[in-house]
Amino acid sequence: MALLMDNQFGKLPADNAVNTKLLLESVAYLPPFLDCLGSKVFAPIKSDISGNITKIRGVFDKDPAKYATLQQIVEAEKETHGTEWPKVGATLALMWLKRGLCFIQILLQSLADGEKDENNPNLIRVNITKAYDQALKKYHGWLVQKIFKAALLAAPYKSDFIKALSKGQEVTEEDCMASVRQFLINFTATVDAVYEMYTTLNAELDYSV
Ligand code: CIS
Repeated sequence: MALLMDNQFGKLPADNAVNTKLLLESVAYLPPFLDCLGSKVFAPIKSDISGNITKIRGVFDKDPAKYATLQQIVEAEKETHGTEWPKVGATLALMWLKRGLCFIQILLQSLADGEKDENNPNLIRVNITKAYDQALKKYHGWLVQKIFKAALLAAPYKSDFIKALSKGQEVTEEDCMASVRQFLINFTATVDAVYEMYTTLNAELDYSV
């Protein structure tokens, strides 16, 4: 599973601090990957995720030592922005990016767990719907939920999704899922750590768009 194995997330340190530079390097592969899924329906998602990444990188690049961890960024913005915070800056960008990453985590975990529509085993709509319901739906009003339904119809077949993850090489589903499970170890820990940080710093918001 070339793409996932090439972009493995690092093991977290004992204090679960997420390194900003490493996270930015790993998520940089996500927007171009969405092009491989072969539908223009994914363009707004790509644009949204790219915007989040650009915003976080913009803050990091100003002072890489000061913003070495994601927590340092969020804490510094809390100091700077007063009552506007947390709906501002990289704090807001990371709040949404983590939801997209959580969506991907649940989707990949569901595939790795073998959850499927027994009548249509080459579709991944049940896996995508599970991920959407748990990670994103409550933050979306009816219009964005409609966009999700359109994206669901354009979702790739499982075989094509596996091929995109393997950069066009033919691999068996079994080999693919072994790599997905490996990738999920550090990826899940990282997503969990970012969620935990938002809870601890009281930075989470529940408005919908
Ligand atoms: C495979 C099929 C997938 C179908 C997925 C369908 C998902 C849901 C579709 C909803 C459409 C979303 C369009 C955008 C909605 C935005 O309005 C919303 C709110 O945006 C935020 C901004 O981000 O609004 C804020 C203001 O209120 C700010 O403007 C903020 O921007 S800021 O602060 O930066 O200025 N955004 C969202 O709801 C987020 C939607 C995220 C959707 C993520 C879906 C990801 C799909 C990925 C599928 C492929 C799985 C790939 C698996 C592995 C790839 C591995 C790649 C290797 C690298 C590893 C990296 C993980």
